Amino acid sequence: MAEAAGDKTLVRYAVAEGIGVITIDNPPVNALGPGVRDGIIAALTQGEADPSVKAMVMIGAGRSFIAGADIRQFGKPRPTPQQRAYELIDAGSKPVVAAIHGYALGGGLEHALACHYRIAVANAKVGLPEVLIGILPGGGGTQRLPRLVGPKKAMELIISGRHVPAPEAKALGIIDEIVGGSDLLAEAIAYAKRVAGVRPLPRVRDKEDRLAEAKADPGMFDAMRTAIARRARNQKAPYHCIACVEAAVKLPFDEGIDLERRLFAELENSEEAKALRYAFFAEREVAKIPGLPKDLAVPEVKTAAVVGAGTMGGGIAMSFADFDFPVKLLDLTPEALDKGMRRIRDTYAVSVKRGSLAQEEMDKRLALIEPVDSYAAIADCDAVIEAVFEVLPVKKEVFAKLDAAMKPGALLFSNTSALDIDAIAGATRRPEAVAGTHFFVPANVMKTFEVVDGTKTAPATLAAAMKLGRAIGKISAYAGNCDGFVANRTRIPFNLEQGLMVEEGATPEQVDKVMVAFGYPAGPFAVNDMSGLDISYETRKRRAAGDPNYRGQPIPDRLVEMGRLGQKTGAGWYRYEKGDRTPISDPEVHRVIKEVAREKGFHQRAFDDEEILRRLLFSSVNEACKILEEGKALRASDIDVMWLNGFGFPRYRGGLMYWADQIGARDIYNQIAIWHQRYGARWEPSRLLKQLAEQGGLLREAKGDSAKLRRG
Ligand code: T1G
Repeated sequence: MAEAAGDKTLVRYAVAEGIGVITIDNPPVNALGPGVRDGIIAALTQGEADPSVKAMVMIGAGRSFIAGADIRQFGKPRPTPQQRAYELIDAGSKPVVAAIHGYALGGGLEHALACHYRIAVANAKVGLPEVLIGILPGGGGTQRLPRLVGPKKAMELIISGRHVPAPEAKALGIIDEIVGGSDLLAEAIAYAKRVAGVRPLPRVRDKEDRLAEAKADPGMFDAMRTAIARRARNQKAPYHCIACVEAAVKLPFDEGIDLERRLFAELENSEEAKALRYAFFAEREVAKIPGLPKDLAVPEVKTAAVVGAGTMGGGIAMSFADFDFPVKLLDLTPEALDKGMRRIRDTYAVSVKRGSLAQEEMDKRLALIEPVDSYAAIADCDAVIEAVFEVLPVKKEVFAKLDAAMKPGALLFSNTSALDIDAIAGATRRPEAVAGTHFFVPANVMKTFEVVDGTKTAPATLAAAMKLGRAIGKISAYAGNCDGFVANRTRIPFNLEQGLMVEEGATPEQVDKVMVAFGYPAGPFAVNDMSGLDISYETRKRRAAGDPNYRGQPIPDRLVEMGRLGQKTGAGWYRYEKGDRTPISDPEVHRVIKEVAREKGFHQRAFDDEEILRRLLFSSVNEACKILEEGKALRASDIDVMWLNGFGFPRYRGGLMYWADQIGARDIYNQIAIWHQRYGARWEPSRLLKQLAEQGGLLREAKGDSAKLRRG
């Protein structure tokens, strides 16, 4: 459908009580796709030219105002607009009121900032999140927002990209009035009539008073550059955002706009922006499980319970409370319950102390977590998540008790991170109601939520688990039932190579330096010290007990046996000063590495950084391909979403498989084939990888083998 200028279906214009009403109607989020911008311009032109019209209102149809430019259009050729709505409004003689509900983000908020007035319902959210997709606000946002909220706050909002709740936006001066909201359009027309005669028109571009703030603190821009240096390394967009806000203070408005346009154009097709756009859509795609009946009746989960008040159980209960979800926390002894609730209280108290949580909000969340000490007390819940010791017999015993206690139709989920879901479900008479819901550590923070599909899991149970994850702010991702499911399974070869390279001569410091330079917040050895070396030590012991051929890790075993458990004992791969979490290189560790290498006859050699990076990540790429071959994952992009939100993979690199495509399946396959020769079976190349290498296919577009997939 060729969109004529001003596509009437996407943007409607009508006059009501002398007010021109411009309604944007481009579901699902009124993105400024093809035809929408022209439609707004046509409507503004019509309103300006109509003498009976005293003022105009801009409003969104459906669930939102405007969620910004159509991200799908980026990177595609498009005509340079002859006119922009912002210029038309600035040149106009009649006031325009933006009436905001749902989201006003990116170009959406920029349209509103160009309007003379902004009103919003209380639960609306506004923001300029462009930096999250590797660009900057390219529709005047970097020049108008500082004029409303001051340059410092503008930088904070633009560089964080956060969505600002309407009450806060009102306090900041972005929103002029919060309205009741039962009939936003009627409220907007009334407001427009009230301001129709007010002159001069309050154009944001004319406001200079808040810019003076920078005169009192001229160093604020460099201070922000320093403040973001660590988390914005290897990226351009955050720095271009600062440059634009600085221009708003130092240049006349129109010159600031020109700079904004130039820097926007520079970023639009950057590798960073392409990778972040990929991540944006991958995080939307991951929610979709192909093959589930469209009319599937998905059970509603309104009440939930968690079994096990340990670290994971407590974190899971907090995830529910953090999203206003009442939850019962079950443990069988008052001591265990008290300890669990104390840990939850302490965790919230740290956030209150840091100022990231208000005391009353902490109290509200604690009140949503009800500690209980019997299965009978949770029997009526719609869903229960088991989070007890990661030992199969214990889990089976709990599921047998849940099966006996829970009401018919209740959903039984397990937070196991690796155990066989079918074996757990087999302990009940309702395996169709059982699935895995694997939280990552810490459960109340990490967004990845693996939903594990058992052989007998019903489609409705699976869909309900996916939906429940989203309801508590997680990114739900499908995983087939296999050892380590998807995310952890892709991580196991990485952890093995990490340990083996130290046996072969690489140092923990060198490996960590490589991964931090690559963009990780911390290196894998420093992360091991954070989570505790004893956890993986116990896992290795369990695996060795079950498999005589299991390839142990004698060096970290030695460290643990020396009592070096990581940060919690002040020493692990690094040593730590009392009360300080900064890893300090420790010659004692190097002595242990040399000692074990001598004892075990490990040949040690020098490593270059490139080899370290590739051995770690290629091992996971290869495993990810094997998982797709087996139909244990739906899409390669799902695995990327898991790595971005579960393992801290640098977002501006798109994800593991997206990054791998920058090198190419053929080069990766060739390298792995060499390592297969040199190191043996653990590097056996995946058939899918070989196929993609031969056909020049993209790893990020690989799908789970439909013949093997349970769904789709
Ligand atoms: N463009 C294209 N599609 C979009 C979109 C957008 N801006 N926003 C959402 N969608 C699609 C999404 O892919 C999904 O599709 C459906 O809408 C529902 O989204 C000039 C240049 C608004 C908070 O960065 O943050 O403006 O999967 O599942 O959880 O300066 O969507 O159903 O097919 O996410 O309720 C700036 C991006 C753009 C906002 C709603 N704007 N969107 O979240 O629904 S750059 C953004 C969001 C810009 C200007 C610049 C969220 C949301 P499908 P959803 P949700």
